[in-house]
Amino acid sequence: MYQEKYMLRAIELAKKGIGAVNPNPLVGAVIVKNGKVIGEGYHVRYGELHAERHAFANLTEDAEGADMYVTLEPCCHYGKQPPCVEAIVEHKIKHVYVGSDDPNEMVSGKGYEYLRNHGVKVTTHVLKNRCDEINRVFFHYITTRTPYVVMKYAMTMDGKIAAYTGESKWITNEVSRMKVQESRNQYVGIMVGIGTVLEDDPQLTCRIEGGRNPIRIICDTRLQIPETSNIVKTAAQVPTIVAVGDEIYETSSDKIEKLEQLGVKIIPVGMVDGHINLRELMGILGEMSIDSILLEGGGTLNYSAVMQGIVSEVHMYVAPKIFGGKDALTPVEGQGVDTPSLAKLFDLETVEKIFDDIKVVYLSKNRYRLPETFVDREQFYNNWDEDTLSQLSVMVDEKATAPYSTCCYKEDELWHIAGTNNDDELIVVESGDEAYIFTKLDKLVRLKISLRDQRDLLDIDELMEQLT
Ligand code: AOF
Ligand code: ZN
Repeated sequence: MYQEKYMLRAIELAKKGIGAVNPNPLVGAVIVKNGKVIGEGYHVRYGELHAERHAFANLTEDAEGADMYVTLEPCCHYGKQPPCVEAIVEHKIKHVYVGSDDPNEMVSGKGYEYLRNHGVKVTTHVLKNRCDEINRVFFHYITTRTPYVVMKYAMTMDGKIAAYTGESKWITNEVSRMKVQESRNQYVGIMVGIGTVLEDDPQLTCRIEGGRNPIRIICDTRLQIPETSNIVKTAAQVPTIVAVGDEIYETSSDKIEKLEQLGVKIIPVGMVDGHINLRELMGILGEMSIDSILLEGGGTLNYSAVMQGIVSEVHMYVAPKIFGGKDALTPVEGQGVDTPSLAKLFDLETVEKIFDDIKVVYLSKNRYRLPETFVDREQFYNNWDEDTLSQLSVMVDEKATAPYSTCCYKEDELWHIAGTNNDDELIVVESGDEAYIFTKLDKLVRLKISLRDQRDLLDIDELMEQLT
């Protein structure tokens, strides 16, 4: 029987690689024998040991017969590192518990297959949502080969990112601003428009101790960047890319040469509507192994980015202030849509209170999504025991605050874990128009209800009453 605490620990370990493993995934692994952790590891740095091998390297005793908890499907290919599945078999691990599937086509499904063919028991999708969450960048990048773009802005309650005079220091509190610094360490690139450079003359560096500077990407259609700007002055130390419209590129060889001597990399890009074609730029940056970008653009660049569909995630910080001013800048400008029905849509992900500020994370409705995965019906029937029940309980989306949360859902063929109550004593599993309720409380293990009833029975207490 597995215990979610070990997978939670593996997730915690994986996160230690934030900012250092790109464009590889964050991965953590925990090896457990007789209820004791005998090895822990994570992917520390790009090109170095994978989490599983790192955990083996840290073993305190022989791993024969042990369980391994790993946040991502173990790899089975030779890349910068040899296949982890081989190490798992060599160390005679008995049972591997995995969180996320690996969409990398060299690995996808084959990692599981190798392990099972070599007699290792594999349980997939343990705390899957939690494990998937930490690798949004990797899943997007490995599949689309373009950077995962996070648009960040900080605004007042009335939606201004500066006073009408242009002054913007400061809108949010220090802790919020520290979070932005953490993001600069986390994502590989930082992108702004030339307007921001001309207006604020920023550095765009990461000011966290021990942090890594993001690669600075300036969208500068007409090559207006001053050689005296802070960006250019520091280009020899901090990687800097200036994307220019291809027409201007052809006619500006002197300036380009000078900028290149100062350490700036100039990339010519096609244009759309008088601006840089951001989709094309994302393709180019993807080829340069830039898997993620923090977009701190002004309103014009943000508008283009949203309209061209390159934004996967938005970080909105709101400070408890009102600036007013019809000419004060807003986070997304441009012309805007003609009618509300043409709005770009997002899913609300999280809301966080940062003292008196709030940080809201939204995910674009058009973002890349992992293919949906389901509980295998056959496996479900075959493992109809205590073990399964506890599996079910941890598979449920733990962020549920309401009695029911929705995980992957598909009609007929496959089982879907529909929800749990907050204490995890009760689980609803559904398939097609049937649903089962399981309780861990006592002998009454399941009760079949119709899906319609289950939909109507949103009151958990009512359900409990029926069960007992
Ligand atoms: C990692 N760290 O802990 C695991 C990975 O070139 P390589 O050998 O480093 O292989 C990278 C691929 O290996 C990566 O895209 C992913 O599919 C798989 N698993 N990668 O960097 C890890 N477990
Ligand atoms: Zn590996």
